[in-house]
Parts: sequence; structure tokens; C-alpha cells
Amino acid sequence: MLNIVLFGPPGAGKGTQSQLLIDKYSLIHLSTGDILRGEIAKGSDLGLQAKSIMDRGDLVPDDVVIKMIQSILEYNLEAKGFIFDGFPRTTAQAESLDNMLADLNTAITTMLSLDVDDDELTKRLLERGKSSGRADDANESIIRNRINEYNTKTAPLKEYYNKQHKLQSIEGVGSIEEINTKLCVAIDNL
Ligand code: B4P
Repeated sequence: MLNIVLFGPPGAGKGTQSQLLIDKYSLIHLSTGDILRGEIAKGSDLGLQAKSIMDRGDLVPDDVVIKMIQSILEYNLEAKGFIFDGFPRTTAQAESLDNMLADLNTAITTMLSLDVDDDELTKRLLERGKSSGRADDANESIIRNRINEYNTKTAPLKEYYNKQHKLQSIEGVGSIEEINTKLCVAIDNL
């Protein structure tokens, strides 16, 4: 299996690039952000629990997202591989993912980490906020909180995967096509 963690701060382009990669490599796209927003749209208990947390730009509790991922993995045992987009976001999530994949006799192949500076992230998310209707894109202080959550809880995962010799850093500023080309080169060279 080809199992990719597509990593980076909020607005780095994880969702954008995942869409391009899933077609080329026939992978299943697993975006915890999209799944959570789907639950909010359905008005489920999980969605109600997640909404206020996401609107503030905080991270949803680990046990909630880990359970979501586990059930999706179990339904896709025949897959060629997965793109994990926005997951894991904490060390507890990364350890759980390693354990879940080991139970399926597979593992993360690589972490592709998109590097984008904070000013560019803020600009992109405020721009998306003009049309997305997402509360977490709507103002600069919430976006700053999301970036802060990333820096304190999520960025340490680069070292987690680096220790496993799986980290590849990719410059995430440039055209969407240019960045996609760099990601494909990194995957093809595996
Ligand atoms: P996510 O849905 O994962 O979203 P994201 O960080 O906003 O975005 P992404 O990096 O995918 O950016 P995109 O491609 O859209 O998370 C939202 C929230 O969900 C979190 O804050 C948290 O509350 C919760 N959550 C999700 N997963 C969780 C987990 N595992 N644990 C706990 N909580 C979790 O790009 C952004 C914008 O940039 C777009 O408008 C795009 O068009 C633009 N863009 C992309 N590439 C560009 C480029 N090269 N140049 C210019 N613009 C570009």
C-alpha cells in the first residue's frame, strides 16, 4: 500500500493537493476536516460536539477523530493506499495511526510536509473565507489560533516521522501545478 501523510499548517494546500494526488495514484482521500464538516452539515451528535471547537480554531479531541479514522480504514481494506489529509494532528493521533496500520499489516510510507509562511497562510485563509462560509476562516484572530494550535500540537509530528526516516519537506509556495509536480516527484522517487 502507498500510505501518505500530507502535512502542513492550516491553509498550506493539503486539501487542494490531495484532490490532484488521489486521481493520479488511485488512493483514498481521508480528510478529517471534511469528515467533521460533513457531520456538522448532517447535524449529528458528533457534528454538534465538534462545531464550536472547530469554529474557535481549536483541535477536536483525539478520541473522536481516531474513532472516525478507524472505521473508515476498516471499510477500505482492499484500497491501494490512503492520503491522510489533516490527520494525524497530535502525537497521540500519530501513535494510534501507526498501531491501526500495523494491525492491517501496513504502515505510513512517507510524510510530505508543505512549508508555507504564516503571512501567506493568513492571506489564503482570509481569501477563502470570503466565499467558504467557514467560521474558522472568517477572522484573523481565529486563523492565528489555528496556526498556534498547529505550531504547538501538530508541528512536532515532523520530528516523529523524521525519526522513522519518512519526512520529506516540500516548498508549498508557488502555483498549485508547480507544487503538485514536486509532490509527484517525491512520491515517484520513493
Ligand atoms: P482542515 O479541514 O484540515 O483544514 P485546513 O487546515 O484549513 O486546510 P488545508 O491545508 O487543507 O488547506 P486548503 O488546501 O483547503 O481543518 C479544519 C479544522 O478541523 C481544524 O482547525 C480542526 O478544528 C478540525 N480538525 C481536522 N482534523 C483534525 C484532527 N485530526 N484532529 C483534531 N481536529 C481536527 O487550502 C487553503 C486555501 O489556500 C484554499 O482556498 C486554496 O484554494 C488556497 N491554496 C491552496 N494552494 C494554494 C497555492 N499554491 N497558492 C495559493 N493559494 C492556494
